[in-house]
Amino acid sequence: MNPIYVTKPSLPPLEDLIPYLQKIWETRVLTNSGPFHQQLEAELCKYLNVKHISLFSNATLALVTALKALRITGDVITTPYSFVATTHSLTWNDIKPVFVDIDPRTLNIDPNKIEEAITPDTTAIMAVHCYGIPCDVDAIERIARKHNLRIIYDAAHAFGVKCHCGSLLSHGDLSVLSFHATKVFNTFEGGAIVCDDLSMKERIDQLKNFGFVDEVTVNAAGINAKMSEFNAALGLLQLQHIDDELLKRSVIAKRYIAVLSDTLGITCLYAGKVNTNFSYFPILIDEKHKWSRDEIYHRLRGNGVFARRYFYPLISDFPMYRSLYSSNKSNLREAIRASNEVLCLPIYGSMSPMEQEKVINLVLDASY
Ligand code: T4K
Repeated sequence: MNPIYVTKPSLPPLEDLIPYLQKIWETRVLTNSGPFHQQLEAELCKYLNVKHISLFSNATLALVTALKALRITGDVITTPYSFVATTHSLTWNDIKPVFVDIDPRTLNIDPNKIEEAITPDTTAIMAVHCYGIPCDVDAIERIARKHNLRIIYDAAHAFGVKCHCGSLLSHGDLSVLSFHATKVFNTFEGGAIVCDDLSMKERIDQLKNFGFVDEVTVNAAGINAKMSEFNAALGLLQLQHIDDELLKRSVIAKRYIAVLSDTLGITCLYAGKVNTNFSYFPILIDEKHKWSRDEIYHRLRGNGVFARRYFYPLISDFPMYRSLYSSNKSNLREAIRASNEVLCLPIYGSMSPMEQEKVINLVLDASY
């Protein structure tokens, strides 16, 4: 059997791409907010039920730009339990990350621990909707309002996730999406910033295009983070299939939950939660299970199943963050536990029942 990776990117039928390529070849508009770029922004606003979207070449540059757009400086409260790009975006803006522990039920930043980390230098909260599971947005908003802080959501995993008031992406000052190959909605590489306000969208559009306002005016030290017409065309095609991809993932997730969630020592993070996009399938394997997380991880690899330990190591354990006061292990007990127990099992729309049964059998009996 072929290797089973943690994800297999969804792709539109190749022949559907040809008319888009023909158009690009005819018009020679390759980038700089061309017609496909504009169309994708409009269609995503509609699909995601948000006011404004600015497309980016990837989510990391979108995070860096989001912080610039809000003029964030000083210290920002964030989670150590994420992909390293979350914290790197702060560092690229000369902002000091302040790590706060996570809620063991969601693995998102724990709002109950945010206030004790706030100092006069704190300017914002950067939270992550990890695996597409929503943060406690109401609690975070209450704290931010009380202390006059900005909120940036790293929503790299949260494409299309809804919440009590519509789109999860409408919360906070800005939300950032990733359209990387490994995400539920991909444009090969890509990302976006979601915002509520037209003047903010204009500022972001300028920042991602070197700071140009018009042909002769540059009003900020911007960067080049634009999405090309090729990536935008892919996005338009992917959008036609996204509902199908999400549905297939939910079926696969339900099967995992049905067979794994009653196993001693295994917790399925998604069990009982409906408002996620099943962008990953994280399980926690604790000491009650007969095999450790790493034993299962290695047995899976040995049998051609490439599950991933997202997120191990913790960001706070990487050399450039280790010496921060907030990286102290006693401050991050739940994040350390999750990082040592988590395993993301393969999930993707085109996963066959046979592939899934192989993964399940290996997890249930790692001596396989
Ligand atoms: N914030 C958060 C919370 C994030 O998770 C991420 C990215 C970001 C921000 C930044 O977003 P971007 O700047 O990337 O838009 C991957 C992705 O590179 C990264 O985008 C993602 N998070 C992270 C969680 O995972 P790796 O190093 O684990 O990827 P890789 O290359 O090992 O791929 C995983 C598996 O996927 C492979 O074993 C096979 C399969 N695969 C991968 C690629 C790239 C394919 O089948 N085809 C492909 O083209 O980081």
